Amino acid sequence: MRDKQETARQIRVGVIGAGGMGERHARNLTHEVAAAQVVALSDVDAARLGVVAAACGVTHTFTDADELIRHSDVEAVLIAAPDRFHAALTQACLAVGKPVLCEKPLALSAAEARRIVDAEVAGGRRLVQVGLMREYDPAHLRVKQLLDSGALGKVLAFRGVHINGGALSWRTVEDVITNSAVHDLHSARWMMGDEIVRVYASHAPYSADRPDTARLVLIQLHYRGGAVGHIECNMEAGYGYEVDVKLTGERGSAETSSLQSAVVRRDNQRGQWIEQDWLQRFETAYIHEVREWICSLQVGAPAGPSAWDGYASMLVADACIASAKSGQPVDVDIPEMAEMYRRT
Ligand code: ISE
Repeated sequence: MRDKQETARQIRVGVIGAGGMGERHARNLTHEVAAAQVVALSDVDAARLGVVAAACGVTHTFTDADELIRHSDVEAVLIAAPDRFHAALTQACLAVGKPVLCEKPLALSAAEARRIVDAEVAGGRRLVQVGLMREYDPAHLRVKQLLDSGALGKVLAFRGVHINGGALSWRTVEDVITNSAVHDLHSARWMMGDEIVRVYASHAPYSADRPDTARLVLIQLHYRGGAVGHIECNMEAGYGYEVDVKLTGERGSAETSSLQSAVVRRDNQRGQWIEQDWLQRFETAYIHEVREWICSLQVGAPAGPSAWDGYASMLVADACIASAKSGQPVDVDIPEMAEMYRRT
């Protein structure tokens, strides 16, 4: 159901990628955001492109993403292409001065993400938002608001649990950390309101003869203000999808309950449905993410997670990868944030 917001005019959006996330974003923009119109869609798979374009009433379809970015009918771009294309496509949007919501990760390394930050700062205005959608999850927001209200007292610890049901193929340490754990690393910064200064990462491979793979990653965190944290990122839990966060303070703790479903009791049993994947678990967050993105574009610059957040999460991710490979703790040095990224 499209939001009831009365809109001055619709923002014309081009979506790059008609896969799982691209389709979800295109459908949300079309059916849930009155102030947006998906006018362009690109994908290398012509069949998928046709299906999603028809479902969203898209005018222009492309197999070349750069053509979509340059098209005069496209005012704003949403990137849902494979991770390895995110940085170059975001730079292409900056080059033509178009606002862009890029799915996470912003880039595959901190150095590549920093080049995006430098280009955006050089342009003098915020154009980039990163798809770190847990900032729009009501359960995460409730926990963060409790911490920010002072109800928990001085914060002591962050705990993140990120459970995936299973991967189609074995995933490498780099892939798990840059593609999956990047959400948890951002939550660890955003929810705690503090920077991470040291990490220690270890992992369980899919098999002993494939130490480059990671079925499960454990990350210990140390914060600038003295708090600590840990993240468990399990790629192959085999039972469903769960994401939980717990913040512990001197006066108490607050945690999400990842299961949104009803508790069912019958036949001497009690149970709950566990979501299948992130599209189910974060259905509401994805709608709020694009709705607020479009609202922010109508009044000025994107207001959600910035290129700086994308860069800072990759600085921590790089350190986690180095720690997992070396078996040693690794320090993280997140520089002073550029003024344009300070959140009001
Ligand atoms: C996927 O790309 C996501 O962003 C999901 O939120 C995450 O849970 C999953 O592990 C990633 O592969």
